[in-house]
Amino acid sequence: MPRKTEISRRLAARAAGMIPGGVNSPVRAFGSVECEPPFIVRGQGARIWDADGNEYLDYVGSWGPLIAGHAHPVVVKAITSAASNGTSFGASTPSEADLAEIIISAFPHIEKVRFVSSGTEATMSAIRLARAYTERKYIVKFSGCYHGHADALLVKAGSGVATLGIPGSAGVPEEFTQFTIALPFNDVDAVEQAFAKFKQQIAAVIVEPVVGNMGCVPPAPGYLRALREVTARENTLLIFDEVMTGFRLAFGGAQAVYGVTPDLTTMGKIIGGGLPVGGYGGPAGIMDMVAPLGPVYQAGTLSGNPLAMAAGIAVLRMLRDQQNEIYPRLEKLTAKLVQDVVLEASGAGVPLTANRVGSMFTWFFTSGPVTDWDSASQADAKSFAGFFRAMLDQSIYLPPSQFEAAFVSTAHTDADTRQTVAAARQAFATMHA
Ligand code: KE4
Repeated sequence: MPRKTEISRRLAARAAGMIPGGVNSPVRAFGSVECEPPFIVRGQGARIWDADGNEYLDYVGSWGPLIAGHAHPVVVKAITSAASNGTSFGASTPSEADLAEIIISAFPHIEKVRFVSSGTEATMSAIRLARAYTERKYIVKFSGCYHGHADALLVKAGSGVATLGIPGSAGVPEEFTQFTIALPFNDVDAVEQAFAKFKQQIAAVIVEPVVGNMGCVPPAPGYLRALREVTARENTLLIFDEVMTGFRLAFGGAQAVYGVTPDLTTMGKIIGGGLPVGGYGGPAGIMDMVAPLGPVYQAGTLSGNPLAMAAGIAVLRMLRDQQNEIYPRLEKLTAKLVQDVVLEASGAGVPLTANRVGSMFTWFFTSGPVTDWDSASQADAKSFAGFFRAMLDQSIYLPPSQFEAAFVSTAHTDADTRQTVAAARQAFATMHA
């Protein structure tokens, strides 16, 4: 029975008259999957419901924050209890140090952390801090990695290796990206070439240690270690953007999984428990350059607000106290789900390759392997779109883009993943009909 969409369609038309594209973040417009976006009205555990009453098994989890599922009772209680004492004071509160303490316990290299309200603010501030600390201007990022929408980080790869990034968005003057070098991910030679060309001029290398934003792409064996060695040799700061991977892949994030320690870590998503929180942290010797202690200015009206702190504390305490059960279960459940769908695709003759680390994954519609943006961009986005729509019509809500990561939460069950595999079998059958 086809999904009812009339109310979402009406809501989308209303929103489009007042909000660009009817959305407050572009990917929510479902443009690349050629499908009208459902307007979501409720979430509970691993499921969400739209305005037409359709129920979906959710593998987006608000793009990563909801590792504990929707409306977790402990999180809801923490937020409502905090709200009953007021929502924001623009003054220090005990809860900020409570959240900082848990984060510092998870990331041993972090001695101090500053909270902001988004991952974009976290990476923008970390870049500014790295430039001040090193007194250098250039930064290196990698094609296919996304670190939020700060001007200096919205760049397209230059034509050749180690060429300067060109603006990846209208409204970003080339002067704002002239010090940004975009390199291919998983290519150590390209990094060495950049450092040879911009000797002693590179302030920082920022990287998603496991990329989520070209779809899930893990680091090649030894790659993160090589980035660590090159940046240490060159007195350049290594920034791990763990906005997505922090507390997702392990309680200590990707740096715990791969045993590589950056100079600065940026965070977001899970540390806010579903409310707006970002953060950046590192050794006091670097972090103490941030105002009011030092000359690096950064501020925010709602940074560290009590509601967001309460939500983050509730989720991180759960992850900390139950980590020996939570992460192995997420690993096992996600590994089986991802592999079973790959087997279904193979049985249906659909070219599919999967990348997965822990409970974040992507099914790429290409025979693969997918190791960087060049290989990810070979994926057949139209086939993905057809798969996405066929899964949505069977109540499975995947990220609406081939170049995004999907997430499993602690609320997902074996029955949920069996339902998902069965839906994939049906989807592949229709795609090859
Ligand atoms: P926000 O400003 O969206 O909170 O965080 C930016 C950011 C920074 N670093 C990494 C590794 C990220 O994944 C993100 C944001 N991720 C996207 C999902 N691909 C957010 C979804 C959206 O843009 O609506």
